[in-house]
Amino acid sequence: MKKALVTGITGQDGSYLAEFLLDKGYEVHGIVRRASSFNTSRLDHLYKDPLVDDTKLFLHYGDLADAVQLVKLLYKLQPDEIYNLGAQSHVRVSFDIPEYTGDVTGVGAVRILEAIREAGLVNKVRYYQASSSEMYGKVQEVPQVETTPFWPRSPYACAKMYAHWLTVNYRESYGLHASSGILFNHESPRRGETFVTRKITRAATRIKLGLQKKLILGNLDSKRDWGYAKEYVEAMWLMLQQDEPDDYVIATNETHTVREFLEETFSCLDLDYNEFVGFDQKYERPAEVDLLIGDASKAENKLGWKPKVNFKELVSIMVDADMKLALQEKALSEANLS
Ligand code: NAP
Ligand code: G4F
Repeated sequence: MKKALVTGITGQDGSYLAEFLLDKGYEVHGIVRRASSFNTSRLDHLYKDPLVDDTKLFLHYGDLADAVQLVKLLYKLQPDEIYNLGAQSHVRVSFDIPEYTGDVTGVGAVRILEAIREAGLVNKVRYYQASSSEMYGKVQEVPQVETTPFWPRSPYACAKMYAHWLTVNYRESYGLHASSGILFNHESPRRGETFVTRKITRAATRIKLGLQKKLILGNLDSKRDWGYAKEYVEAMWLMLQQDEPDDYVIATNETHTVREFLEETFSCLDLDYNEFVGFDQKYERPAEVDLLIGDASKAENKLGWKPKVNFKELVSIMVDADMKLALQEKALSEANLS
């Protein structure tokens, strides 16, 4: 049985990846941060007491800022594959906390890479780094491919570039099987509620049921290449199954403005977004990434991976899931009133 260690397992991608690996028969270990409230809601359907059933998911306290704990975990677990998905992943927030973002999102990767060396796993383990299309920033080529030069536009993107190049460097310096997935935006019902797509689908469904009046957003003109997170995690796994490590763009090769995402969401609910959407400058970034569109031909040719869910289907999946949540919320508030 293969053993995988996942950082960021409590996040959107981590939870889908854990499901995917468990389905493949892996023993899955995840690193979770200690928090004052529960932060495993995306995993609760998977996580059961290992003493009373045969679940192969194990959670360990740790932090990407804590090198000693990472080394200890790697010694103890001796994983076959490590997926580094942990990050302060919010671009807007990275302008408020640039140093912290650099420490966790950037230096966090080198802490794991050094832990791999320290635990003597260089010739045993395969490493996946969650790189980002944000690294293309002020894009130098359309569409963006693996060879497109980077031009990061946020502390987050700078931190991701550091982690990305360290991954390349450990591959070249030590022969580590280390691959980077340069993933374009991917969304789902498990997307954090402060990212724009989920903020929109959550608000629109609540507005439809009379639970919310307004949705306040920032820049509606930026364009993103939005895919479905559940199918992007398979690409991560495929990268680690190759004989040679490499870097791959994972994208849909289609781009849409935030405004188009709004229109599509509200029209699914027979609403006109113009009646409900307001603007607040606080949601704008000091430097914006105007256009992202990726060409994932290399992934298709070498990994046999290509996206299946299109833009409209993605919106529909998210609206349906958030409508269920809004209905539950409404039923609860009506029960409390009666
Ligand atoms: P997410 O939902 O924000 O999840 C981030 C994960 O990182 C959470 O599990 C979080 O734990 C964990 N984390 C945060 N700080 C940490 C720390 N100091 N130590 C250990 N873990 C920490 O992000 P996602 O959308 O799943 O994305 C997964 C990865 O892919 C991230 O690295 C992200 O930057 C990158 N990425 C995402 C996209 C996208 O469109 N989703 C595109 C390209 C790249 P808590 O639950 O405790 O907060
Ligand atoms: O949903 P977003 O915050 O995602 P962003 O900045 O593209 O970053 C996401 O994708 C990256 C991959 O390219 C990941 F690496 C990163 O971790 C993250 O998952 O914003 C998308 C667009 C931006 O142009 C933003 O300015 O939506 C615009 N926007 C407009 N109003 C807003 C809002 N974004 C947010 N979060 N909140 C708003 O109210």
